Amino acid sequence: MLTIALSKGRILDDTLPLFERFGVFPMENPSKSRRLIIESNKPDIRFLIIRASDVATYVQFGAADAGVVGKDLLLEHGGDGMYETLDLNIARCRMVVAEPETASATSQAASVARLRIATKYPNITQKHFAAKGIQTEIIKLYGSMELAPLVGLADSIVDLVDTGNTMSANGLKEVETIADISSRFVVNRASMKLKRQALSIVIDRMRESLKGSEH
Ligand code: PRT
Ligand code: MG
Repeated sequence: MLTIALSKGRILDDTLPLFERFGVFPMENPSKSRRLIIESNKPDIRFLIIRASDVATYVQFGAADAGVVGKDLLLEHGGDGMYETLDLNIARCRMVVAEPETASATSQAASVARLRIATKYPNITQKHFAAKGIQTEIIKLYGSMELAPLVGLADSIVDLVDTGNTMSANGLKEVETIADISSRFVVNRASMKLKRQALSIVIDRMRESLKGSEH
């Protein structure tokens, strides 16, 4: 049995078609069902439906053999205990540093004792600014980071941007790109040994599905 962790929302919407292309689909609609374990039409594959930010943890500890996770959450987690096998090229966006249009907080970091940065990604943020020798105070938030600079909670934010609409609607501008983000197919290290054959088939078929979705 292969247990594959997925999260609701954009990752689910973009991942299910990849599985469907090689004949694997969930027996219930995961976006509607309240079940957290959903069988597939194949007796040897099932899906776990969990929070996006928990996928890497389930895979790390082998509670799921594999999963689909955004590179943002994978970098933040650190990726211990798993292999990143495929770039699925879905749920693409960028991780950026942003600040109020009226400010130049980041560019003039030297003038601020400590730059206050609100983010859902404290590890990535800490590493990024440490590498540049900039002292930061990181304020961990769980969502709507765009609000923080508007009400004086932070000087700037580290967040994801796709169209840029959310940033501009809130008077923020991008200052710097930290990374290009897309979703990855990750596999637990022990599962890769113990269930090598079954996992190789899924990885190969996913790779084929990806070729089919290129245009
Ligand atoms: O909600 P929960 O805590 O369970 O998890 P989540 O919010 O991380 O899940 P979800 O489904 O929102 O995001 C899952 C993954 O999608 C992320 O981990 C990213 O890898 C990827 N992804 C791709 C994005 C975006 N694009 C994106 N635009 N995740 C979030 N956003 C948000 C962004 O944070 C910002 O608030 O959308 C807003 C910006 O969008 P634009 O188009 O206005 O720029
Ligand atoms: Mg969300």
